[in-house]
Amino acid sequence: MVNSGQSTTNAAEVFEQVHGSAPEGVWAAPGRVNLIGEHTDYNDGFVLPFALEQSTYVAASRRDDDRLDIRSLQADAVGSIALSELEPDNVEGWLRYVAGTVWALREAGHDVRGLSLVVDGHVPLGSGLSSSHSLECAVALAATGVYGIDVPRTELARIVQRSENDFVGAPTGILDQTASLLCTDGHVLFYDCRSGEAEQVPLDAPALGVRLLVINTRVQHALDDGAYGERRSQCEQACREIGVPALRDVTLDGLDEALGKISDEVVRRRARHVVTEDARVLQTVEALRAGDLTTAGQLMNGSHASLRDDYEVSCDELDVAADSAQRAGALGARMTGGGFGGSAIALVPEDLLDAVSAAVRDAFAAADFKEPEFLVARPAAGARRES
Ligand code: GAF
Repeated sequence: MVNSGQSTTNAAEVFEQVHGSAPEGVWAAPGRVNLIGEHTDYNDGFVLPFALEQSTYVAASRRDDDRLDIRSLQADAVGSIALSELEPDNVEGWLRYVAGTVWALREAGHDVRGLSLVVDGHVPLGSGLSSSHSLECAVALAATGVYGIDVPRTELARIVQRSENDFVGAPTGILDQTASLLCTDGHVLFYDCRSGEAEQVPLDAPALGVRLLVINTRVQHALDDGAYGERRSQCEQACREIGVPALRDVTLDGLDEALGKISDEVVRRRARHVVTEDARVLQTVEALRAGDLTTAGQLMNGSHASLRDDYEVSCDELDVAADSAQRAGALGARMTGGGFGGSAIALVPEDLLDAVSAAVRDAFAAADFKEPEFLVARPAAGARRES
């Protein structure tokens, strides 16, 4: 079943039932798919994500007791935390994302106080589509919105990153929050993670006769388990040996010379992925501007191979998803997000959508994997006040 993923929320109604009055507002922040540009964000490089229609919604009002009252339509647990007790090791499970965001806002000097929050998450959990960042971004908008604090979106992204790194404990980069906060309807976001420069590149897939097919492998992976952090350390080692501030500073022309300075073969391959991936992002932007989806698709295939062979962050399910989609006629297919599970994204001619989905499903069945889930995505609006 290919799901187009429309969403509405009844977070406001539930809020009113629980708290006896309507919330001051409802805020929404979407999940994301990265079209290309993986593991480049923490190397000061380029990314090209778009926002999903699926969002996390947060209905919110201020409270005068300096506590957070956190509820979710998807979970039974109710969190009640005093602001004075907000500390990285004090909160567990999904509540960390909410508490961490409020903590990071306060650490950044913003006077966010008590809040009643009702969360309604529509981004599939653990699917590599950034459900946790969409929750954090929705909470960040709700908390600042309720208290009338105006924070530029790029700064909000840094605050959410701090929550993720220092409160939740996942050493992630800036891609996911930036996508959720800065993407706009009908566009992919060409983002320079060093300068913060952003360009909205139009991508109207139906008008171009293609569909963006998200394939959720249903293999879950956490980004705080060491493998992600190990990749970051390897990139830092590569920079030290090459003598550059970030892998962003190595050009394709200078790649061989730079790789020659790296002592370890694995670290060399990690660096090669990052440098070639940055180049693929720039080439993809050129291809999209020219309406050349064949080239964009080939670049996606190259990205997947590089993530599989050089960066080693793919897994069997992602490889089968990308490979079977490519063989069935997708213009391009690759893993998206951190890897080791989660989702793949395929650029599929519209008349082949059913054939590609069927080929992926059959390949998963033949390999004895869980049945994958499909979502036809379209670049949607970024985080916003909903009501
Ligand atoms: C995860 C991280 F959260 C991002 O910062 C990014 O590094 C991505 O993996 C890989 O491109 O989603």
